[in-house]
Amino acid sequence: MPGLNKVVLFYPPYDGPPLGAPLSLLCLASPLLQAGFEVKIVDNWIFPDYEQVILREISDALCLGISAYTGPHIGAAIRIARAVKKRRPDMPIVFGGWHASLAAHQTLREPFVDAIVRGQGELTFLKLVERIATGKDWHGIRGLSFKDADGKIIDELERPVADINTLPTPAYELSDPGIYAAASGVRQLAYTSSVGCPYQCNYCTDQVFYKRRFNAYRVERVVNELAEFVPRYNIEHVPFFDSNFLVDRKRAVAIANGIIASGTKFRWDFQTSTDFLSLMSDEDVRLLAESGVYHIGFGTESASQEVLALMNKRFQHVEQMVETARKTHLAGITVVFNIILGYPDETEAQREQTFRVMTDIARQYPTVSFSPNIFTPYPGLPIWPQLKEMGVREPQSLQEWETFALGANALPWLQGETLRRLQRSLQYFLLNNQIQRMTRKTPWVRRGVRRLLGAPVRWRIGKSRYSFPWELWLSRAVEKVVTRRSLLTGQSLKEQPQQAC
Ligand code: B12
Ligand code: SF4
Repeated sequence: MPGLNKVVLFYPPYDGPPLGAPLSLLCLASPLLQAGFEVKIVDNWIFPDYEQVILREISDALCLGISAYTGPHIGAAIRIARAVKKRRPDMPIVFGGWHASLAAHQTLREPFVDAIVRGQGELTFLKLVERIATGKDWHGIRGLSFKDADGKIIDELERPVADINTLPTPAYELSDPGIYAAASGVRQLAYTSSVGCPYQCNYCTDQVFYKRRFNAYRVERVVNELAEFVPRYNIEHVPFFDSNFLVDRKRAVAIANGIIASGTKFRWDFQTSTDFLSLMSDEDVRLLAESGVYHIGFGTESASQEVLALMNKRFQHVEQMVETARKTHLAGITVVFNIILGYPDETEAQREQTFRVMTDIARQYPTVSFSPNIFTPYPGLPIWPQLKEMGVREPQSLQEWETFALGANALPWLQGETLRRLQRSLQYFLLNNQIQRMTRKTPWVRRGVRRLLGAPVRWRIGKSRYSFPWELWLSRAVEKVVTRRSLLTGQSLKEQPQQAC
């Protein structure tokens, strides 16, 4: 499209409070700006009327890029892409991000999608935009899938995962943390200091996206960028989006030391696995806290070693969870342990064991809380062949993935009485975790009820007896149990329908 120079990027709305401007789009924007393109980021937190804004902005745009995760993102992505295709049928619409990368052909089959950027987007998208701007054809761009003039799907070769040190700094100048703070109550700057994780848990697609290649910014880059951006944008909180931040523990400690030495003050958090944290010394974990780490999210998933083996998570052991809880508690860092329930071949006894062990850990260390989820099979998971054999139906279109992923239990082995028992025991587990976390601020009525319920609730979890749940009924009169938390920040999230008992 010779003569045009503008690229419009859309980040669909998602469930939950914002964590700063969408980092994916800031990363894509940076090389485009360097190459002289104009970039317009459209995000619902900035433009609640995003549909009108996009329809206006595309009138003189080269192309529209849309980012999408599996789940609620997809609905708005489809709606916008359809409306834009109607208004500007000549203008390419490019999808990217995790869902499009993991279900590329299915997404590309939609009439309103012209191309998919698979995996990391910075270089592939820049090359594509340059071709669109000069009217050249799209063959030969690594990492791209597209429809040719006859509608045939072409998959170009994979683009190797780039060393992120060679990529430019995300275009933070395009975002205004103040706008996001109006919704979240805090000025935030989303940051990624590394990508990839060396493990291969078979419910996780990180291995598909980043090929198990952990690659990280050098310590100086992280420290210098944070020392520059935190005061410039008056940032209070930096969520790190790394897949597994502590893969290189020496680097993590050096980053914490660098932040302290720079005198930059902010709170930060990250996700990692307990095997790495448990290997750190008490002093190093304290150092993380001193540099501003206040929360860490862990994908613990189960306390049954057999279930961990089913998940291909043999690297993780229950003792490491306990050690992680001890060290972070000592340092004053809160943690959320994610739990996956209903994993293929998990037995009820193993699930109960998870509840018991996790209950014990949280009793010793009140800084631990939990985010339990019923296993959700996302696209591209390595265990899809097994799931299909077990009767899980894979969604057949982009639209179907919107509702499939979140909130709906799609597991044929977790229905009827089994599901009801799971939900009941889960409610007891969460209630127990909540009643143990009494502070001086807890209102006296609630405090009294919690004292009354403590012993019977613990007895039920110990014995796995959940009939006639009077404690649940009574507790509902005085408090709302938190059923879902952000792994990243520990914040409580809206309840999912599947978890309502
Ligand atoms: C931050 C984060 C979130 C945040 C997102 C909010 C925000 N402000 O960004 C929150 C907390 C909301 C979130 C929620 C969820 N998340 Co999340 N999240 C992440 C995390 C940790 C980082 C994502 C990120 O921003 N990375 C940094 C940027 C730079 O990378 P990126 O997004 O991948 O973007 C690059 C490419 O994908 C591509 N790209 C992206 N968009 C586009 C668009 C175009 C046009 C192009 C060309 C390229 C392109 O180029 C970018 C630069 O290279 C990832 C794990 C990870 N390590 O990436 C999981 C991850 C994305 N989340 C995941 C999941 C499952 C969820 C939840 C469903 C969890 C749940 N059960 O509730 C929810 C769904 C959200 C919802 N309810 O709608 C999965 C996604 C799987 C999938 N199939 O979509 C991931 C991969 C975790 C995992 N390993 O399983 N998440
Ligand atoms: S440790 Fe975490 S990021 Fe790494 S493969 Fe397992 S679930 Fe994915």
